[in-house]
Amino acid sequence: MWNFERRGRAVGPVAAHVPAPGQRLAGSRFVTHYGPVPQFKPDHWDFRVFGATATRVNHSFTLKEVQGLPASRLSADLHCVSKWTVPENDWGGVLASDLLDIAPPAADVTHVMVWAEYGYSANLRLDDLADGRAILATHNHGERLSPEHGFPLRLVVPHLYGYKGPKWVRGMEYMTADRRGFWEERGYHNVGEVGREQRYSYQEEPGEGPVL
Ligand SMILES: Nc1nc2c(c(=O)[nH]1)N[C@H]1C(S)=C(S)[C@@H](COP(=O)(O)O)O[C@H]1N2
Ligand SMILES: [Mo]
Repeated sequence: MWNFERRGRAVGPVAAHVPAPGQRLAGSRFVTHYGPVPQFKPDHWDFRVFGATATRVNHSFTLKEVQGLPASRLSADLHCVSKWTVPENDWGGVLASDLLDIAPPAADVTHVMVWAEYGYSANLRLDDLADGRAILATHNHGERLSPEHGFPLRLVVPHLYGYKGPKWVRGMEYMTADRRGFWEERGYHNVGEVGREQRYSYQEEPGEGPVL
């Protein structure tokens, strides 16, 4: 359950924690990821938007430029597919939909691969990044993200399991066909909707993911 504030204006109701199917509550210290926490290198850091962009030209943002984009907030539970839920996060950052407006995809784009440090990736339907459903977060509960939670930038998509939200995110690739990301290639559901308990790839219906 979640609400959001777009560019400083409340757009949704203030949500309380609502249990999701098959999940149990974890403490706020819950941290999970594959591999080590990457070191932030300010001189080399950029955020790239590439692939099938509307102009066929790639976009690149420095951290300062990302921080200068319209700020929004999104409150939401974080659901890990391993059945732990961290309730009521308060994410601050740039709505994915605002970034899609600033660096638009071509008309035939259907999916987006979100890339992070060390080659971690997650594929999403373009619609999953639509208005108010996803945020590129720089803050949680008003504080800068900590290194283990994804500093300086992470994606949060509350209606999808946590593996769909890369920490230490570095780019978005616009795609005209679907392709599996890191966990989607390793047995996790290609769509990953929390409300439908889409946890594992063996649950996929025809059309929900590229052939394995
Ligand atoms: N780069 C990267 N991002 C990642 C992961 C990862 O392994 N690497 N794990 C994901 C998973 S499975 C979850 S549940 C959340 C956990 O976020 P947290 O550690 O901030 O609680 O991060 C997601 N983002
Ligand atoms: Mo997870």
